Amino acid sequence: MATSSIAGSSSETSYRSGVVAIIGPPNAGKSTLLNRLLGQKIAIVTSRPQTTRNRIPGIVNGPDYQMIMLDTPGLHKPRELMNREMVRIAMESLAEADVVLFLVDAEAMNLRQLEKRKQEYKEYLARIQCPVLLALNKIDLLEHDRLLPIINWYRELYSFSEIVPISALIGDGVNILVRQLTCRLPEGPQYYPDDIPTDMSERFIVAELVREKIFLLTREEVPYSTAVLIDSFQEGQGKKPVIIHATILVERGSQKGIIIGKGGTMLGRIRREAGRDIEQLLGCRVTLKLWVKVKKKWTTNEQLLRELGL
Ligand SMILES: Nc1nc2c(ncn2[C@@H]2O[C@H](COP(=O)(O)OP(=O)(O)OP(=O)(O)O)[C@@H](O)[C@H]2O)c(=O)[nH]1
Ligand SMILES: [Mg+2]
Repeated sequence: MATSSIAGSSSETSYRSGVVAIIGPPNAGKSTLLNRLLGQKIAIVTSRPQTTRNRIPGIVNGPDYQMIMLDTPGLHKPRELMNREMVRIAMESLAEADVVLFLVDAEAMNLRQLEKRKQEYKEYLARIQCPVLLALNKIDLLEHDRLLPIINWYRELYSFSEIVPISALIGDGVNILVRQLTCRLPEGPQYYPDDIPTDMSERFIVAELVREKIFLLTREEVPYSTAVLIDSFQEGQGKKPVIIHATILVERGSQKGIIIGKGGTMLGRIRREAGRDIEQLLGCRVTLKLWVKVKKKWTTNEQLLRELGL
């Protein structure tokens, strides 16, 4: 009797693990959700679309699960080579996924605007082979009576396994979402130790944190014409700071002027604000040295895009 009840409970609480790919339109809150689930910032977040350019895995652990969550670039109609590569990266993450989380901003569009995106969304969703959950994000911004019509619209769009309203920013609904995702993962082993939030390198995240400050502090096309390359990363001995040299690439001389700013004020701000985040990430003092270089049309340079992981 006792044995059978133990056996019964052990099968209910079996360990589940696998890959959850988060895909969805730009600016929906995919990276915000990943950071919230990790309890730390590994993916950069800005209020502008097309912030994320790479596939960024975050390893989310619970007592009986390990989710390898893939943050991906926002799905959009790409024009340039770099943007095409971004959408390709997002769509390729689907092949790895056990479960897909389609994450949208529930507040951004009314039903008429949603109708215009219907075909585009259908095409993305038609390419998915595994269960798809829908997260309706930013419900903290949504008036209560708007939620139900939106849920109904998405129900018509696709047969989602589950629809979960959430606020990735505040945390509402996030625990429910995690339960709904993890119960659909296959039984499997713990692939990574508990204390590894991502397998992206520190160099990558450092470059991203510099790029985030450029997104936050500059305007119009400047952030989209910018990439950050880490030239060197020198571990500090004892109490000495880690010394990081990085180059900010821009496409035009005028953009270089904007990034440097009057008397170097803008570059100084980028360095200070990124430096603070990098110290938090690495847990030690950091000396960050930044250079700005013009590289014409780098966004269409295949070799450089590969260097940037695109
Ligand atoms: N109010 C509110 N804002 C949110 C929420 N989730 C994300 N945001 C904001 O939405 C903006 C975009 O968030 P990101 O996490 O960068 O969105 P993303 O989907 O990763 O965007 P891309 O990388 O460009 O595809 C940021 O300003 C976030 O602070 C939410 O639940 N509520
Ligand atoms: Mg993002």
